[in-house]
Amino acid sequence: MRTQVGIIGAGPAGLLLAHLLRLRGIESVVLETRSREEIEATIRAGVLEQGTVDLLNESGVGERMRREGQRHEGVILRFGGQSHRLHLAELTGGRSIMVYAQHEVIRDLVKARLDAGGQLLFGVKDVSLLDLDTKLPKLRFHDSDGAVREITCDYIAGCDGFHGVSRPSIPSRVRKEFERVYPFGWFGILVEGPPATEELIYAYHERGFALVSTRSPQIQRLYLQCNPNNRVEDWPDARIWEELHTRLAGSDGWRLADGRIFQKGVVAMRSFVVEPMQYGRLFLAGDAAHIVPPTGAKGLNLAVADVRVLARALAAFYGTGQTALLERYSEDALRRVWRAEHFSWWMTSMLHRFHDESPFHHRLQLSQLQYVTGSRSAATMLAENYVGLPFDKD
Ligand code: FAS
Ligand code: PHB
Repeated sequence: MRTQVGIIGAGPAGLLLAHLLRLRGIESVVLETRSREEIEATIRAGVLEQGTVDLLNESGVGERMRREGQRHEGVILRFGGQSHRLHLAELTGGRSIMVYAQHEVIRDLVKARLDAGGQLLFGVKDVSLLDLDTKLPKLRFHDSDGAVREITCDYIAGCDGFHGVSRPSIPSRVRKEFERVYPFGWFGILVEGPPATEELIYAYHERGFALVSTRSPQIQRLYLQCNPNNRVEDWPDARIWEELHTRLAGSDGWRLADGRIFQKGVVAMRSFVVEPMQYGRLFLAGDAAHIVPPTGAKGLNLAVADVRVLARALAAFYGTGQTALLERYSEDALRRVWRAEHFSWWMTSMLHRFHDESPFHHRLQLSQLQYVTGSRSAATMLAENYVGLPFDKD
C-alpha cells in the first residue's frame, strides 16, 4: 500500500488529523488496534476548550456537538463549605467551554471519515515503524485478518497514545523525557440521574479533591481523589457516596444528588512530555507525546492543538513543497504543551490534598483558593487557561 500520511491511532488526535488532511486534499490511512465499537465506547474526557469547539465547527464536524453539547460560561471552585463561581465568559471576553464527551467526538470523527471514504483500519496488530530517517518511511502490521501488510508513506503521525509504539520508535539517544507522577489518582463514576449543578464543581477538602461534571441531562460524571493503587472493588457504592457527600458538604444548602452508578474506573495522574515531538519523517501528536493530570481538562484539547499545527505544516509541504513548518513542528507544538502542562500541574497542586504535606501547605492552598476566587486578575489567569488560550497566543 502507498499513502501520503500514515497515522497510528484512531483517538481524537489521529482521527482529527485524518479529517483535517482530507479537507486539504491530503490522503491518509489510520491504523487502530481496537475495534470501532471499542473506541466509540471509551469513556474519557468531557470538556472541550473554545479553540477545540471552533476547530470542530470550522472543519464541519460540530453539528451534533452544537445540538447535544452543553456550553458552560462559568465554573465553580468549592472550598470551606462555600461555592465560588468564576464567570469564564465575562473574564475572557466571551470564551467558554463545551461539555461534550470525548467518545462523542470520536463518533462524529469516525462518521465523517467513513462518509468521506477515509481508510480506517481497525483491529490491526504488531504495528512497527520502519525507515523513519528516509524519504519513504513504512508502517508494517498485521491486519484484522492476520495478513502482514506494509504501507509506504511520505510521513507518519504517531497518534497512538501514551502506551503506543510511536514514541519508543524515536531513538533513546534523541529523546528527552520529563515526568512527574502524582501520589494520588481519580476514581471516576458515571451516574444515572439529573445534574445537581448547572456548572462543573471543583471541590477542595481536607479528605481530598472531588469533581462534579456531567455528560447529559440524564447522566452525570463525578470523580474523587483516591489512592493511585485503588481498584474498582475498593470502592463500593456506599463508600463512594459517603466520600462525595463529605467532600462536597457545605453551609450553603447545596447538596449532591445520589443515583445509580453504572460505570467505575481509576485514572492515573501524571505529567509527562517527550522532546522533541518529531524524528525524521515521524511526528508525534496527543498523548503519544504528552500527558497532563485531568484537573485542567487539557488532555484531549492538547491533542487537538497538536494536530492543528501538524495539519497546517503538512498542508504547506504538499501545497508549496516548503518544509519549514514541518521542521519546527515540535518547537511550535511544545509552546502550548508546556503552557497546558504548567496549568494542569498548578490546578492539581492547588486542589488536591498531598497527605505527606504539612498543615502549613494546607493553609497555603486555602490562601491560593481565596485569592483566585477573590481577585479578578487571579481569576482571569485561571479562566483564560481553562477555556484555552487563543491558538496564536501560546
Ligand atoms: P488516545 O489514547 O485517546 O488514542 C490513541 C489511540 O491509539 C487509541 O485508540 C489506541 O487504541 C490506539 N493505539 C494504541 N497503540 C496502538 C498501536 N500500537 N497501533 C495502533 N493503534 C494504537 N483528558 C481530559 O481532558 N479529561 C479527562 O477527564 C480525561 N480522562 C481520561 C481517562 C483515561 C482513562 C485516560 C487514559 C485518559 C483521560 N484523559 C482525559 C486524557 C485523554 O482524553 C487524552 O488526552 C486523549 O484521549 C488524547 O487523545 P490521543 O492523543 O488521540 O490518544
Ligand atoms: C469530565 O467531565 O470528564 C471532566 C471534566 C473536567 C475535568 C476533567 C474531566 O477537569
